Amino acid sequence: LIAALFAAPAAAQTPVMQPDITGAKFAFPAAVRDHERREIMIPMRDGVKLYTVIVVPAGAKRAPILLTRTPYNAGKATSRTASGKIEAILPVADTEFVRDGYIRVYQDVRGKYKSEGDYVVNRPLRGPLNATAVDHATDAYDTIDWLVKNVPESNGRVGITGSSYPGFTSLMALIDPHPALKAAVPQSPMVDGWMGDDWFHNGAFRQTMVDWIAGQTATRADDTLIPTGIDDSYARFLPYSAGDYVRRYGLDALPFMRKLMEHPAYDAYWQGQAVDKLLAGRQMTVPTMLVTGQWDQEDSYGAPAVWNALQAKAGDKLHLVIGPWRHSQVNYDATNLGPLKYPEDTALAFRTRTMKPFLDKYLKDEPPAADIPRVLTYQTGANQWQRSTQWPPVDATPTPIYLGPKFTLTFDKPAAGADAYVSDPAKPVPFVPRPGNADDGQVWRPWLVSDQRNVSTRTDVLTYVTEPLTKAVHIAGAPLVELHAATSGTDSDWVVKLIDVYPDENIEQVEMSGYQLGVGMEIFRGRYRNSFEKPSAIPANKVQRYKFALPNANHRFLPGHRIMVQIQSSWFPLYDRNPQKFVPNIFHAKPADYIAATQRVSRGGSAATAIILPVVPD
Ligand code: PG9
Repeated sequence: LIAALFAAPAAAQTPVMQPDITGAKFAFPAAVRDHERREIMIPMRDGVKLYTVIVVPAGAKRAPILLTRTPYNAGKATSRTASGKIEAILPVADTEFVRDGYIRVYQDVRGKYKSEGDYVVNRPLRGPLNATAVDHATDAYDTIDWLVKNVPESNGRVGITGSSYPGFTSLMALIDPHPALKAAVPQSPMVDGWMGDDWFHNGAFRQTMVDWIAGQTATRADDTLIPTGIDDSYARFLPYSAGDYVRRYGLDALPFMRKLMEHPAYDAYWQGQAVDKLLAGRQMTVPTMLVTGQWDQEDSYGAPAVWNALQAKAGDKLHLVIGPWRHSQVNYDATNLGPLKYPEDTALAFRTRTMKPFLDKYLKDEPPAADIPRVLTYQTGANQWQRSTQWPPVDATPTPIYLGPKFTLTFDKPAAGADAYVSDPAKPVPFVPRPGNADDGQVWRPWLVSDQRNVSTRTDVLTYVTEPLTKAVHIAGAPLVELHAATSGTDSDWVVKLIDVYPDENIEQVEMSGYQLGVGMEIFRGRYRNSFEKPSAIPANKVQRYKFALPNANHRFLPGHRIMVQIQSSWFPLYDRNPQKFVPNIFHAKPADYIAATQRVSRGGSAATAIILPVVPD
């Protein structure tokens, strides 16, 4: 009897040869997690299902939903670490939200990662450029509709956010929005890929983005590297024109690459998908906080462009934030950017003191009182946040600073003169010191604050500088370039950089002594001086007028610092080289079209080159 009592029950044995992956859904016991992570295929109106991860804090009730629609892997975004803690599986920037009970949702856009359907890089709105019944506006609508009906822990109020491409999808959700969409925070949104965001700036092609296109569009995942074998981007691109680089690696088989090569000018393809133009024609019903960084190296154009298009009619529904950040740094640590140090983590400060109170206000059942600034910018140089009701501030006065004789820079208009240099496409000006790989985050992310001394003494860079300032000069807004220049060629690029030169002996931060910090830098492709749509050859050796804006900045040039302007005709390999001989489509330029040209920049008199600074009283 005793032996029978202690014998193991025979039926409980696992057969030795049972398959070890059974196909049955495995789940960890609920007790090891403080949240529930639901993976759902949400059906869109055309039957395509989009992979969506819904992360619900344990015990959530009447909770707001914060949605992000991304081409960068929703599954990965919601499994950062192998933890049972909600804030450890989600991106760091979500911490403050989920700690306060928000439901966080990430979705793969159609055609990427685990979502069904086709991926179109900048999927245009339904209409002339999109003959289907779906776009990011309808996908956002259908997703929100599903979420409010199927997530019982929610209070039926949804916010949308995300940076860059997800900033673009956040903006697209504002077109004929779902009534449950109550607030949006598009961060560094891609808005106009030709004017100043990812693909071109004023018509100059951002050829390092070719690597992004290969990664993003060769497969549904982001797993394709171009087998160049060369780490230094300058050396990698130098042997080829942009078009030949594309063809060398067979990348013209990628449809988006072909679209870029077929639409080098600002034609109906680009005009019809510019999100600021799409939004300008509609009512603005959803409170929206546009966010960007002063040193956003990818999408500095988008947020201010939407602000300019909508701010008058949107009234206090629209907010603008410009932080002292690189692209998307709003979602990471921002106690510094390169050598620039801030007194606090400026991204965390923004997210806790401004972004979350803004979303709380529109998404919570009983929001706490909040005082949300209409415009919030960070005054770099002085390192302090500034609130205002307008951008640029109402008291910003357009104040020209002129190129002067002997490479001076002066607030008084000088007598007429000119300076010349030879721009040789065989030896283009590097955008970062060599060797450097533009795909390496350490190089790419902080490059807009890299020390411009690395090129200021080149013979193909003109450098003009003021005396040390006796009092601070504070600018707020987008400085405007008024360039008068001639080229011996028939096409040309013009790069203009507004720079803060630190004192030769910078006691506060010795390693920044003499540092040349770009405050606003931009390129303009000369063939578009009269029309963005219809390029035209530049008459050789005839002075032409070029007008374009530098990125928005709120910057204080401190006493003892100097203001500098640099002018050059290449910025390589970030921008493809201009052959300097007019050809109909630069993607198809032949090696013989690339010619050296003598560039003459006018100063003073009736053709005075200047930067119009938006100076605000101190
Ligand atoms: N700037 C990137 C991008 C946005 C939109 C289109 C293509 C690229 C990004 O960081 O998402």
